[in-house]
Amino acid sequence: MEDLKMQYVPTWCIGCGNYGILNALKKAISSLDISPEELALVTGIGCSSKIGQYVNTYRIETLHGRSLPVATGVKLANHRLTVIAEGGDGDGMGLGIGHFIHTARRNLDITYIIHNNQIYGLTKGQASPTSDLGAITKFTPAPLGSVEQPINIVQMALQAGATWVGRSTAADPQLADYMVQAVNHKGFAVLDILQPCVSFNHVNTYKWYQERVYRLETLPDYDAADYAKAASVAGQWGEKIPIGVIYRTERMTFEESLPQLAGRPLVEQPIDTISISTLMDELA
Ligand SMILES: Cc1ncc(C[n+]2csc(CCOP(=O)(O)OP(=O)(O)O)c2C)c(N)n1
Repeated sequence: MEDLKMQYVPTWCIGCGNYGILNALKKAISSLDISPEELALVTGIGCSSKIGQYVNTYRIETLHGRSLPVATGVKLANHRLTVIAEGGDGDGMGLGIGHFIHTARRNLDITYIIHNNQIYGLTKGQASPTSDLGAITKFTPAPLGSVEQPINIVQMALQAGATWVGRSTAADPQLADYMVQAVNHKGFAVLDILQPCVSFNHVNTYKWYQERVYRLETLPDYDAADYAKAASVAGQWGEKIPIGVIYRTERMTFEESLPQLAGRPLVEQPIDTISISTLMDELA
């Protein structure tokens, strides 16, 4: 945990759910059997995406909505790295939604952690694609509030082909454990973290989540390997919100299906045998 500490003090608001997620992330990384230089943390842009600034590992803060294509590039260049992509619900479900779907269907071995505060925090409180119907924000004023159907991240992940799907909350004592399970899963793992935004979302608070979430592991007959069961709980939102490991399956990863990556990672392959001018002529 100490090795992962940066010299910067987070600039998040006091009480922000991101503190819980940062602590859990550091706990999770320190319990993995890897050294900091074997990890790449790729974020988008947003309050949540600043998390990389507070973890002493290799990291890239990319553009808004672009964590997944950059994480894909990192993974393909060196598939031995553990790659974690991270960002907000706006980042991932707004501008980044196309990348999310394609990364899921390709099943890259990447863990995607979404800080879902159901609002745009950094830009000071506009509705996000996960804001509930009727949510009153600067962008969706009273009396109507948001009139757009929200995206349910776990449903979207299941349908797009993610091979590990989970949900937790920023205050969940098991959050680090879910992160470890997501990282250890071989394939695209999506962890939706319900994260209170104390400044701009006064509805979906710690208390609001606490009163609604229930852990799937407490259901006697729940089986995360059963897609039909996962699909049936994934739609739950409102009075009851499931958390825990929602779905888990095995499928060939994108990296495994590429013969070019069968030997050493691309970064370790010799490039002196490649003639750039021949390549350029071919492409001309
Ligand atoms: C291309 C582009 N469009 C818009 C923005 C402005 N912008 C920065 S962060 C952000 C949304 C932040 O919300 P979210 O991703 O949910 O993260 P949060 O701040 O809530 O953690 C937006 C719209 C941008 N930086 N780049």
